[in-house]
Amino acid sequence: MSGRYERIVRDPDLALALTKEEIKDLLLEAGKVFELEQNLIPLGSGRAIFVGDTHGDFDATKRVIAKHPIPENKVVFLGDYVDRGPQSMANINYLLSLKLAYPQNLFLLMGNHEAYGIMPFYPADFWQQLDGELSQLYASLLLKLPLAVSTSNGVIALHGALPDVGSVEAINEIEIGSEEWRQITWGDWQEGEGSFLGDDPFSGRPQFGEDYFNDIMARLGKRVLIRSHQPTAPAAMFGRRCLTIFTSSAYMPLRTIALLDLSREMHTVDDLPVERV
Ligand SMILES: [Mn+2]
Repeated sequence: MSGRYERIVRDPDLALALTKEEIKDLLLEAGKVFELEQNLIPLGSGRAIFVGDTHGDFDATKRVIAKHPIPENKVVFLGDYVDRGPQSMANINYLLSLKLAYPQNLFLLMGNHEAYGIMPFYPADFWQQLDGELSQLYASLLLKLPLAVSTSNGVIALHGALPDVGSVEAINEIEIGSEEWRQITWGDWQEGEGSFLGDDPFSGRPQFGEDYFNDIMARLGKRVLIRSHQPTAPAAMFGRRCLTIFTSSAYMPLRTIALLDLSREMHTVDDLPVERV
């Protein structure tokens, strides 16, 4: 690893002052690491910290890592690192530097904001302020991110909603841009019965109900879902088996993360302490 990235890990504010050449090098090096990962990241033992959308809230990311250092903890970010908040560039570049320093202990899942390159949306302040070259480099890098984390104690974690697949392993076969990919990166949950509830007419996001949740969780053999993406969702849904956390003050002041003891069986979200940062 280049000394430059170790320095950012020690002093995250250096991420505020990278030159374009340094950013291009960072993206190149990070791409090599993401190419070694499959869509599905298995987590075994120890303690894992789950972090919701940080959305340009560089301060939130710094606080999480200062409070729960790596590699003593495995840290999983659930996507949406850019847009909305004031410091998208520093946030994503700090996270990429952490990934280079701790490839086995820090995981960056894909959210819909990482996929601007294939499914653009508006507003997208981070993407729109990049020059053409950097926009293309970030777009191709961030489309390499993995899609989900699976733990040995009954948890699956991803950005939005569950993909309509037959098994956990089938997540590795999901193609970027497919309907199953869109379910993960764009999907919302709604309280109440029902399976697929249609796309929301305003946001375009696919909406899913409790019957879909129960059906897919049974197929995947999982008890608890940890996800983010939907800041207005109730923290616990569906028999307290669906936990929504959100870790950016770009939407609301409360920033939450979840702490997971990987050696303990998970039954509901009540087995997962949620902490403010
Ligand atoms: Mn999102």
